Amino acid sequence: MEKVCVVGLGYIGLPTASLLATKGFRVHGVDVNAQAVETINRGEIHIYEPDLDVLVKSAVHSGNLKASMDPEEADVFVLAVPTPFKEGHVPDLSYIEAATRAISSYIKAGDLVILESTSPVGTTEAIAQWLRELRPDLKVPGQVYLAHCPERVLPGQILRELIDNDRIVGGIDLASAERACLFYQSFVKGQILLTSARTAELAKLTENAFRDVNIAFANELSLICERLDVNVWELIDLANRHPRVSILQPGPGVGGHCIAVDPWFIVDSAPEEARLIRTARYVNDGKPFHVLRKIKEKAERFRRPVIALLGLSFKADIDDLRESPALEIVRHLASDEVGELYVVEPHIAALPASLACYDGVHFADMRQAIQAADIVVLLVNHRAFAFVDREILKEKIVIDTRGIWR
Ligand code: SAJ
Repeated sequence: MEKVCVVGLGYIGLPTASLLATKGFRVHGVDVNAQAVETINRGEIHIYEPDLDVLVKSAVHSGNLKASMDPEEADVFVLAVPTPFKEGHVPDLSYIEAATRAISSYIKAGDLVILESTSPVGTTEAIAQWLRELRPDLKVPGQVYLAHCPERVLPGQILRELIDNDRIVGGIDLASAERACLFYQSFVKGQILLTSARTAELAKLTENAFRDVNIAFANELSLICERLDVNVWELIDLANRHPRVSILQPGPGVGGHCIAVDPWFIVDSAPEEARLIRTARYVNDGKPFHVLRKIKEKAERFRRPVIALLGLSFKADIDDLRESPALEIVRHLASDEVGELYVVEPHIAALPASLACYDGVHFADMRQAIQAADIVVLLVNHRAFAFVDREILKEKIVIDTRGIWR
């Protein structure tokens, strides 16, 4: 069986590395976070994803998965590092460049390098160029295969989607696409779709921009409905009964490290053309501030209101706080000292540092928070929040940003 070196052991790299290990590959995982490396080598996890704990445990105990801070020689290198943006929504490729540098001295002729990180168009070509500079002894492409195979799994369902989803495999040349296709066929049940690296890069960005634009439509509708005194949830349910209408759900904004980020990569590379995609970003980024204004308006009725804030993660039933609109809303309420804040997040053990630094912010359980509250704000549609006693809510001012208590 081939040896695979997976660089970046986060939400994509760790599930991928563990899955490969349980399929019989020898996997060497690499991360710059020493604590994550130690945790994984104990067979434990440093991030939450349903069933990932069981998979990592069995991968490590089988002896097929080992983590380290340094790469090793392998047949396949998978880069699964972050691609955030910098000032001005400009893509930050520094993690990809660092990962390329890190693996460059371990690559030999015949190896396959796969970029899984979501990346602006041209990134795979940039990797080829960096490799040519770092390893003038190797022909890229020619002696080293290089492909972009964007990850497309949904947080919360990663383990199932890693196997079931179709995969786009974009080669820097045809031989690279075919080589990468063979690799994915060994553990993916979905179809493997071959294309160029540039098309694969834009396909991934397009998927997330499509979702962002559609959520922006729902969020804009929620503002229109507030102005016109119409219940947006009922409106969407009714409109969706049309056979060709399928509107998504409004919320407090769009979070996560993907949908709130990736559309900017398109805007950055085609700023004059990407007008709708840019506007959708502004609509979705504006939504947390709209919710914030609503909470403050209600809070003005009290001298120092107790506000229960249900949910911090960026979406339902996960622990991921990255780019979370809920977290952003709570942070503003805390820094503006709007009241006594009771924060409920069943998926984490304590308040994140960005909130713990404020007086008047308490980590609470749901019952305690709702009982104490003058205002109850539902920010995340976690399953646990669906079962709130509606009688208690009747005595409170309720702002339900997700429509679960509609
Ligand atoms: N959201 C809404 N209303 C909706 C749907 C979502 O407000 O109707 C919000 C969520 O609450 C969340 C944000 O949008 O804050 C994003 O959530 P999501 O579930 O739409 O997507 P992600 O970010 O968890 O995962 C996306 C997925 N992309 C698509 O569905 C096109 C996933 O398949 C990608 O692999 C992932 O981005 C990624 O890594 O790029």
